[in-house]
Amino acid sequence: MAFDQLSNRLAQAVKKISGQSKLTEKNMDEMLREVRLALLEADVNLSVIQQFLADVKEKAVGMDVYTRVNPSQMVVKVVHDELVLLLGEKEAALNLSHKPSVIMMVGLQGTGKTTSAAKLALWLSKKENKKVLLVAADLARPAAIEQLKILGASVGVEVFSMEIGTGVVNTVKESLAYAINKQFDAVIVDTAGRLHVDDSLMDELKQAYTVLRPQEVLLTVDAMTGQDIVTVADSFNKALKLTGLIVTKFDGDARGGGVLSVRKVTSVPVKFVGTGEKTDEFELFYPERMASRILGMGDVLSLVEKAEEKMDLEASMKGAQRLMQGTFTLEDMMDQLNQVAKLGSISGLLKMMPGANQLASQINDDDANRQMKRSKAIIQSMTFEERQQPDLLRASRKVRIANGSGTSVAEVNKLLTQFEKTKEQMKMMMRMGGGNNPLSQMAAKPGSNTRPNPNKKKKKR
Ligand SMILES: Nc1nc2c(ncn2[C@@H]2O[C@H](COP(=O)(O)OP(=O)(O)OP(=O)(O)O)[C@@H](O)[C@H]2O)c(=O)[nH]1
Ligand SMILES: [Mg+2]
Repeated sequence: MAFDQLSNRLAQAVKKISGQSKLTEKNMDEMLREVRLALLEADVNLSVIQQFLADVKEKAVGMDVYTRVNPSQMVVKVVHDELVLLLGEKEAALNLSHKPSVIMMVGLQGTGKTTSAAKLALWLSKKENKKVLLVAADLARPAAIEQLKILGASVGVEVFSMEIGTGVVNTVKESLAYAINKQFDAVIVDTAGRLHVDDSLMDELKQAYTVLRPQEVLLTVDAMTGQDIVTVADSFNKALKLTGLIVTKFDGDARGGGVLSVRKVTSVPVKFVGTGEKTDEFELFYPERMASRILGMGDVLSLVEKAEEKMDLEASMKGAQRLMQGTFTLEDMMDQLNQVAKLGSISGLLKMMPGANQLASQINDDDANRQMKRSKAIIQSMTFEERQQPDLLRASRKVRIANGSGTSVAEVNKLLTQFEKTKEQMKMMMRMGGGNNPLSQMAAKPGSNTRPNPNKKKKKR
């Protein structure tokens, strides 16, 4: 993920100081120096860094942190809050108040305009319940229209296209008339890219802009391009008033400096991030969550949201409840394996959990998946009674199960040990976490809505 390296460095700096009982000017300066180095290494714009550190220091002094109960943690909070400000304070919503709301995608070649257009179409139709039209206005090459048609079909969204010879201006004009006539809620226009910002591209885009009068002009930038993001955003913003950025390829190991600088330098907010090639690998950009993730505080909110979306909450709550009551069975374990499989890669999940970043890097997802499949096969080969009462499993039954699942008796034994261990660990976590543990909350309040309101949320530190 983008920011991984920066995150590791910052988390280190912040951890060192938050572990100290006394805050002195000396260790504060030390931390700020490390933060500065981390930001420099991440390729953050120099003036942005200077301003950032000055703000942190000023706030810390203004809050009179030295006299506070937890001075070091206060400083960490200041750094966190300043990071949030740098990233944009609040998530920037799309303007969808028009009918149709017109969204124009622009960007350099290969930065992910077409893919993001389809991702956004899926997002708007699924999450916002909008009737969306995709428009193929990249007429630079025939393959571009074809690519959008294929993507549109895959997300179940209609694609409007015309002959290449029609020209960009006429195509967008016709598409708008069509969208109004057919009562679409949103129109997403895919446009052509170039290797570099040049006049002919800008002219073409400006002409389309004049016809479309879009509510949103979203620039796609590749996270890997670093500082260039700022330069590119700046020139696009001068020609067409940009309303937001989509940072693509966030799943790569970009250093993140461009993403951190662009808001401050250009005032254009990041609205979405692309986290993979698939059309559902696309997230709203939450500055607060990103700041927490960068500081290694984990991203519990995103995790909860992702889990809510994909997991059957009721099933997992039942599992958690049964755990607490000590009636967790292999059947429940199977349910949980299925839930985890729905959430995607294990390492991706772990990365979002506070403190588990390190662990995530040690996990091989292919191995984990294979292991999960084998575990499921083993449980599937058991009878209902056996799943409820693993004690029934004597040697002969184990042989039958091993044969049935294409595994070995040793693996069956391993799974049983793992089952007992999970049961123990979960019980311990419940006891340790008390009321603040999300798991115990889940178990305690079946049926309650666990979705936190990101605007109201306060970090407890
Ligand atoms: N890993 C990853 N790949 C992405 C992401 N977004 C786009 N891509 C890939 O990047 C490549 C280029 O994406 P396109 O959507 O065709 O880019 P474009 O800006 O439309 O390109 P042109 O139309 O040629 O200017 C494709 O292979 C996409 O699959 C992302 O968030 N993560
Ligand atoms: Mg394209």
